[in-house]
Amino acid sequence: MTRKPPVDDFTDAGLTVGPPATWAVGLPAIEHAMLPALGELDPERTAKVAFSINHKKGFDCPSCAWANPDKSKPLEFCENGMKSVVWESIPTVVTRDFFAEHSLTDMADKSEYWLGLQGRIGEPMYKAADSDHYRPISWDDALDLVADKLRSLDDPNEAVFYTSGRITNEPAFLYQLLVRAYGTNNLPDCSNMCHEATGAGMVPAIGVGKSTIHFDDFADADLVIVMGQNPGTNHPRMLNSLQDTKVNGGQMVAVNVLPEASLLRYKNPQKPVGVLGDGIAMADQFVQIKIGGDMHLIQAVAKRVLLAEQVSPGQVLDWDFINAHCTGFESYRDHILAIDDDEVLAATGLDAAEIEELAERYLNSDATIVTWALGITQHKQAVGTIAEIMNLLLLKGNIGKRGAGASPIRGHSNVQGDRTMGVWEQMPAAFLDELGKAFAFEPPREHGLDSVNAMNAMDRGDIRVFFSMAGNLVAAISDSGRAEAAIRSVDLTVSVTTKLNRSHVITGAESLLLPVIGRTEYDEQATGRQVTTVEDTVCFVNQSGGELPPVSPDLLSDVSVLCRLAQRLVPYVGDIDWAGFEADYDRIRDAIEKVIPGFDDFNERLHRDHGFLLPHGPRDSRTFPTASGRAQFTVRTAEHVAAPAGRLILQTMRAHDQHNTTMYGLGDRYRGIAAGRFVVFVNPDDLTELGLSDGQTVDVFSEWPGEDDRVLRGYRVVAYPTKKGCAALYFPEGNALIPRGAVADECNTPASKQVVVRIEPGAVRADSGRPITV
Ligand SMILES: Nc1nc2c(c(=O)[nH]1)N[C@H]1C(S)=C(S)[C@@H](COP(=O)(O)OP(=O)(O)OC[C@H]3O[C@@H](n4cnc5c(=O)[nH]c(N)nc54)[C@H](O)[C@@H]3O)O[C@H]1N2
Ligand SMILES: Nc1nc2c(c(=O)[nH]1)N[C@H]1C(S)=C(S)[C@@H](COP(=O)(O)OP(=O)(O)OC[C@H]3O[C@@H](n4cnc5c(=O)[nH]c(N)nc54)[C@H](O)[C@@H]3O)O[C@H]1N2
Ligand SMILES: [Mo]
Repeated sequence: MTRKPPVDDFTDAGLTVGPPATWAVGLPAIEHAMLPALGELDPERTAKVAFSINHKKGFDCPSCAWANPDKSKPLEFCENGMKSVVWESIPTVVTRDFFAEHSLTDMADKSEYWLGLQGRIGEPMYKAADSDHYRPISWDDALDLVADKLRSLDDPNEAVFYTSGRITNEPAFLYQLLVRAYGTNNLPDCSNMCHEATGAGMVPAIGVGKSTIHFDDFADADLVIVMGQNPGTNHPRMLNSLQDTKVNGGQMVAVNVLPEASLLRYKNPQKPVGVLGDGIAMADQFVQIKIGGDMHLIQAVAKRVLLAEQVSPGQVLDWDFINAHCTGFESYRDHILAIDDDEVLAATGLDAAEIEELAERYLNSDATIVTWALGITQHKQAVGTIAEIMNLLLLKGNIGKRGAGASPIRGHSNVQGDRTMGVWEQMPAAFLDELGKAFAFEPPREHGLDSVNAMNAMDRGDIRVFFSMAGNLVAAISDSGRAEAAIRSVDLTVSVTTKLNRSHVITGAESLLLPVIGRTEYDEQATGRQVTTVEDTVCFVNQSGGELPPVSPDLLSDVSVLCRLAQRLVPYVGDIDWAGFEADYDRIRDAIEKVIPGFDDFNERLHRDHGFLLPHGPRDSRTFPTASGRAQFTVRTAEHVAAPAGRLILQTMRAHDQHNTTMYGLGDRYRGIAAGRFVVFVNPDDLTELGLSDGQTVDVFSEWPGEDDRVLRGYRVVAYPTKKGCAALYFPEGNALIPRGAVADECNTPASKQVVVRIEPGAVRADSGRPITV
């Protein structure tokens, strides 16, 4: 029944381009969700997965961090969630013969699509320094090897411990504990490349870096402003919440560079009218902005709000809220009233009437939610933009109010939880104090390396071991060429993983693959079957436990790997019962309860209710854990980053058939792309000005002061209704073009959606699944 792994890699030879869609989901999404499941899994596995995903007693969908309604529908998943669990749970295992046949050099020429489809890794694998092949190794030997190597380092800071939001709370807590017991804070994570700016922008304003809304606030909002987000692909179930807003008479405004189909019209597949009818119009206003213009836009809207207050004093702003809860209003007001309107128009590419219209909607709304994702966070001024979103919300008291709030929409299903558990290279002293107290050891205090700085340290030759708990850093991080050279400089790379990816073939001298069970699979330990937990984008902690048997008997859980490594590496550090943690995950939760606020009666509440909401001062009681105890208006200066003549600003984004570096397929249905990935979207007017024609083969060069151009060759240029002056192509291939130095101010996130490029006619097209980068 199960498809055989592909022998040949994909090529773009069959690529087709059609018109972009004008609506999202509906019947095709049901078909796209269920066909892979039915084609790849037997009926029993399909049913087990379909009826337990996102259910209180089932497992949390690993695709995104969107929240679950209080009462789940019998089928509580979207097309892309189903694609992700099918990808994980296809019971095909990569064989020893495969690794004997394919050298690492050979696999380095393959795409992520080809690597992932080979199947699940079924047993630990080891590549020796003098070999170009992986061969099987026992768990004991593998873990001894890691512990011996780590113990041999002169300084624990010569090791880097990456993780991605794929892992759940319990392993995340143990991971940071292990790493700190070993003696370093080098804990970079995928958040460094994702929503880092969200915390950096929100915490100074309200003291908390997480969403201030409840899941059902969407239904009560007068206005939802969706900024820099493509929910139809990346958070499809969010469309149900936006539908609630609209059905209840609220409005939705989309601020985006691209006219994403789901922002225009939605057909709910779980409602008859969604399947058969025209669906529901989504954006009441579509604000098509230039890449990087959002900070100027928010300031301009705020200026109009402040001018309206001058015309009708006391009538416009929420003075009760500002007087009782805020500080810094006067200097903020004076600064915003002085911004230059012409610069706003140049930076946003909007006309004054569009800004006026958005301001009017905000003025007329008593309850506004602003949501955002990577279209806001992966830019030079990401932190400033988020600070301005907070300022705008404070003006009308939109924090801690029904139907209102700031709502960053997280990516990975547990990326928020991992941070709550202490996976961060710069955890505050209060957390380290509690951790040290609970386990009787002294955690290191010096801040560790984030993702970009970890690569810089590798370049300098300062890193000997790179350990990765889930994820695919070498593909996810900027500047692919330099990233690969950096990783190759270390002595040992270790990947705790489910499936093959590029980080397993671009390695240090020695390399280990440690295969683990996935979310869909059950986890048996000495005291019986275990569950773990995840935190969603609105701070709800959910239980997650799989129901499928693991695809191979030689897999461990993430928790087991960590506990067994810890017993070898740090057996005498502090008072930590690693064996007890492995046997009974309730004990891990007891430890979490001791160290992290908000987890009182963790086990009791989990076993009784299967989940609970974490406390949040600003949301729950308008208490603000800032230095002043008040919400803080901040003064920020927006800078217009213009492209030089003949250049465009490039964003790198997700196609519909991928999850970050994982490829389920090769299409991007809503944008009209099928059977290929090497396309660059350009506005038709820009094509004319650049002397290019739709469909032509081109090379894309990125430009960075003082450095050689980086290039992706052999792309097909697609005339597309993106904002004029802006181009787009897919991540992770696009990382070849993002210079290491292009990062967001203040938070070091790669500016992977704001890079200056030049597009020139090209000649050669890639004839494999890897793009041409020289
Ligand atoms: N199926 C699926 N689901 C996923 C993922 C996946 O890969 N596949 N990834 C998960 C992860 S880790 C994350 S972080 C999220 C990502 O979710 P998204 O943030 O939706 O991800 P992107 O595909 O990068 O889309 C970015 C959007 O921002 C817009 N944009 C780009 N630059 C700007 C700008 O300057 N201003 C404005 N206003 N808009 C801009 C783009 O046009 C695009 O619509 O999704 C999560 N969910
Ligand atoms: N140019 C550009 N770069 C970007 C982005 C962009 O928009 N543009 N987006 C950034 C963002 S938002 C993010 S979050 C990062 C993503 O960076 P990562 O999180 O590092 O990448 P993923 O592709 O999500 O990682 C997928 C891998 O996780 C492993 N995995 C999957 N499930 C499990 C599991 O259950 N357990 C374990 N142990 N392993 C598992 C598998 O090996 C799989 O190949 O990329 C960032 N990079
Ligand atoms: Mo992300």
